[in-house]
This record gives sequence, C-alpha cells and structure tokens, in this order.
Amino acid sequence: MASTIPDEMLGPAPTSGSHGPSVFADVVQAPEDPILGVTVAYNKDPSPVKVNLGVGAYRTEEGKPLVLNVVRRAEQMLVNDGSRVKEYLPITGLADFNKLSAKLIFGVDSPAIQEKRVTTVQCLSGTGSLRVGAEFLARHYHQRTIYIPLPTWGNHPKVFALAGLFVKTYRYYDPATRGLNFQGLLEDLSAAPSGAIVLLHACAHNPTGVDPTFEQWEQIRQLMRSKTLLPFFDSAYQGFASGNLDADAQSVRLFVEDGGELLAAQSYAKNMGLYGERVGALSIVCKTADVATKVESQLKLVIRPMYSSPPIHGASIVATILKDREMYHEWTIELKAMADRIISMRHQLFEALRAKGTPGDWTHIIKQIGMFTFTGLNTEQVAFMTKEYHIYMTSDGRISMAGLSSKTIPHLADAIHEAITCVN
Ligand code: PLA
Repeated sequence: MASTIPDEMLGPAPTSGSHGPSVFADVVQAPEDPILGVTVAYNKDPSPVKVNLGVGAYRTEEGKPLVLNVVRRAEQMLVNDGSRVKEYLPITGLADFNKLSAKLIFGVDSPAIQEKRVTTVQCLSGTGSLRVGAEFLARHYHQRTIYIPLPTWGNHPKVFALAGLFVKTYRYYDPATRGLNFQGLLEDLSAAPSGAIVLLHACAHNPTGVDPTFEQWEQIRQLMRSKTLLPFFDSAYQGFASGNLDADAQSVRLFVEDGGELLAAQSYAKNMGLYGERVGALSIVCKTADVATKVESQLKLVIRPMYSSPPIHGASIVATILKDREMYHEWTIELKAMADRIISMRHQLFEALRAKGTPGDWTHIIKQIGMFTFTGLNTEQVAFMTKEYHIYMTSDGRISMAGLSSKTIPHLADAIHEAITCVN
C-alpha cells in the first residue's frame, strides 16, 4: 500500500519485519490478582454446583447481582431529563455529589463541614480515592510512612507503595481468639514514629470482619492524637455492617469531633451496588478553611494528569438519591435489607455447621461483621474445597457471605465439614 508519509519521516526500514521476536518477549507472566483472580477461575469452571465466594459482591437469594430499585429509578429520571448533557465534569467532580458525600460520612450537622474545613473530591470508587489521597500525602505530607492493619484488604499495600509511601503494618487480628488484638494494636501504634499515617477501616474490617468497639475506638483516637498520627479512613462498607449508615460512620465522626485532621475514602460500590460505575469520594478534613482550599488546589494537580476528571453517570445517580428525602429513605430500606440478608446467612451457616457437628468453635461466623467471614480455614483446606466442591474463595480462608444463599449453604457446610475433618 502506498504511504502518504514522506520517506524521511518513516525511519530506518525494519530489519526483522513482522516475523521477528516481540519487543515485549521478556515480559514475564504476572499472577492473577488474589481476589479478582478467584472470579477468573470460577468463570472457567463448568460445574453446575460452583459457588463464587471470592470477591465481595452482593447477590440475591437467587444468586443474582442486584441493582437497587432506587438506583433504577434515579437512572430513569436522569435519562428522562432532556436538559442533561455529557460535558466534562470539573477536575474535582460533581459539586453536589461531593457535598452530599461529605454529609453522608461526617453527618448532616458536622461542624467541620459548616466551617468549610473539609475538601471533598469525586474519585474512581474507593480504590481511586485511596490512591489520590496517597499521592497527595506522598507529595505534601512530611511523614511518608503509612501503617496498615495486619491483615488488610490485599490491594492496600500496592496502592500505597505505588503512590510513593512506605508501608508498615500494625497488629490487628488475633488468630487464637479470632478477634481483635487490641493490646498489639496499641503497642504498635505507640511505637510508630510521630506523624505517621495510619490506615483504619471505618467499619466491617476486610478480611477479618472484626471491628473495635466504640470504647476501643475512643482509646485508639486518644493514642493517635497524642502521637499526632494521621488517620486515613477507608470507608468501603458504610451501611453494610450494621444496616445503619450513621452507626457505621461512628468511628470516623469520633475523630472529626475532636477538631483534628484526617482523610477519608468513600466507596458507593457496595452500599449502593454501583460496583462497575466506580463512584467514590476522598475527603480531607483540615484545621482551617484556608488550608482546605489550598489542599483542594493540590488535589487537582494530582488528578488532572492521572485521569483529568471523573465520570459523570454514577455520581449523578448518587447525588439524585442523596438529595431527595424520599429516595434517600428508600435507599436506607434497601441497604438494610442487604445487610440483614448477610446477617441471616451468618446464622444459617453457623446453624448448619452446628447441626453437622463440625469440630471447632464457629461462633466467630455470627460475631464477625460486614460482608466477609474470616473462617480460619487454611490454604490447603481452601484448595480442597475448590477442587472437590467447586467453592471459590480467597486462599486466606475469607468467604463473601453476600455470595451465599439458603440454597448454597448446605453445600458450603458439607465442604467445610469435610475440609476440617480430612485436610490439615
Ligand atoms: N477498601 C476496602 C477495604 C475494600 O474491601 C474494597 C473492595 C475497596 C476499598 C475498593 O472498592 P472499590 O474500589 O470497588 O470501591 N474490596 C472487594 C473488591 C469488595 C476488590 O477486591 O476489589 C473485595 O472483594 O475485597
């Protein structure tokens, strides 16, 4: 084919042509993601009894993904509104969405919001909010070490390290009690260098399902403020833990009430079921309105070269629901129904194991909170359950309770029973 590009612009003639080795020949095959890779394996399994309990994605009793009625209604309203256009959003996203998101997490009467000490930017769901916050801290905060709980969501260390922070861990979970290692947590945070950043799961800790009590949160707050440790809250499950949006934001609000500074990353993936819409927000609570304005100007410099501005659709759905009293109410009812179904799955699984006489104390299934149960099953037992029962879960023994139904619980109970009694 004749080229319209002058010869002198084409560079030297290729020596190996299209048959030579790839310039990427040395790229090594990367492993699948430890969580999302479970879905990849599940999709390849032809078994009719397979169950995916890997990724935390809500399913109905019929095992189907759920689009909330209130979300469908909001989308319909948006589609019917002929005045809506597809212009770029500002770098910081939809203004209404940002204001309403701050109120949702900090409370409608939050003095920090009234005093304009909070800057909120729309980001790409929880992950994007964490990443933007981390990039900002790496550039503008004097202490670049972040402490994350052990264990934590598998993506946390990668998000923070790639943003340029140094990642360290603090003790969180005690496998012996299957509860919080509160003493270890306090010791590790006491030993952290002054000013260090500390990642806290606002509620429904992933993967353990173990949260501090309100009194323990207060002790954590006192310790952190006395050492000027900077809280970075990850709020990916507001409303999913207890079924109540305010109760699940208590930890964050406790830290805002004392007038101190913090970051909070919010996700609407789970609580509004907007997983693939990638809707979230990063808020930074500052000491003064003047600081908040400057911080926001720098957040824009983080976002603009990364993805320029966020997408409009999901944020418009959220803003439509949050600003309408009646739709907001409908949302809280649907949210509570999801949380209640998960809690009911906990009771059913616990009862099923008790009825079978499965060795061990399984009360942690009903004590843990949120989307996941941290079963205590080891890697070999998990591999056995996947191979023999086609049950897909992460290798650390975490199961997504939201992926279960009354129909699949007997199958899971059989699998756990055999794994516990036959595989060590
Ligand atoms: N933070 C925590 C603690 C999470 O568990 C998750 C999602 C996120 C942030 C990010 O969510 P988002 O970006 O979709 O808003 N964790 C899931 C999914 C549900 C995942 O791994 O991406 C999980 O199965 O652990």
